[in-house]
Amino acid sequence: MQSPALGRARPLIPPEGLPRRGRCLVMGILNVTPDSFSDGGLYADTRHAIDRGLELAAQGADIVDVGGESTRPGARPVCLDEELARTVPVVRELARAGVWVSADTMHAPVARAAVEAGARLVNDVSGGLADPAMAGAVAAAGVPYVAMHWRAPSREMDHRADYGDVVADVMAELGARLWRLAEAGVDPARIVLDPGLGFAKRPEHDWALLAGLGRLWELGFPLLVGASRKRFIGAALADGGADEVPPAGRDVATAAVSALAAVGGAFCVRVHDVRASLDAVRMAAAYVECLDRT
Ligand code: PMM
Repeated sequence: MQSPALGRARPLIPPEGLPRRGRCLVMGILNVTPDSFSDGGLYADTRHAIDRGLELAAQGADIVDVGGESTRPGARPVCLDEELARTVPVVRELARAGVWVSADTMHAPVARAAVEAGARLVNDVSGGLADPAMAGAVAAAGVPYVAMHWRAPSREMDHRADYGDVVADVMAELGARLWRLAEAGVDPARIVLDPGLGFAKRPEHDWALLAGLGRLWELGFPLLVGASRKRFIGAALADGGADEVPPAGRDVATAAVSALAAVGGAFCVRVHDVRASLDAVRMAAAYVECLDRT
């Protein structure tokens, strides 16, 4: 399949070691946390989390992303033992059941333990900035790695949303991360980049990045987009009014954004509501295939 973003055809090549579906993949979100912004507390105990992970897979999630630390603005970090205790048993059970599991962590020890427990992908919202040992850990594990654009920990990130041309700035900063990952021996064929919607970004930055996926493609890596239920969606639904639609009411709009991201060439979307986004990326695939023929 090819993407028509900016009117240029781009092959949708998934990184080595991930499922190939001939369409944008859908990653289901499983936050094993008491305080994530939209689903905090819902799956905070191991049994509920495993059941939810199995449910996401049954709904068609290509990958289930298990995280044990909230990254919402202002969130407080958790200690390593707590993050390990929240996530590793869930990763192990889901992997045992045949689910493709991703470990959403900024910490090398958690990434290592998750891979040992069966995770096939490490998803690091800090792109290696939070833990200097992460790049080496991922290189040694030999699994695909999502490096997201990040500027600061959650408690500070809202003060770091200053950009000139946000797409150019994000590309330059991701480019610097790529150097570091290469130095540490991470296989470029296993790297996925993510513009980090909502992380040190205001809504106008999120929209510019979404519309600028075609430019981000120029870095030459598959792109993951995490828009699900984020503030820029709530703000757009409020139509300029003061009342943002709360996170739970943003799933239909999220699916629309998933379709836009898939048409823009995203390799994967990370979402809470898997069914809606799976339909959306299927529609995008049919649309793009037709564009390719016309
Ligand atoms: N967003 C969140 C957490 N992990 N991972 C990637 N790769 N990209 C994202 O945009 C991203 C992420 C925060 O959202 P959540 O609290 O709903 O999980």
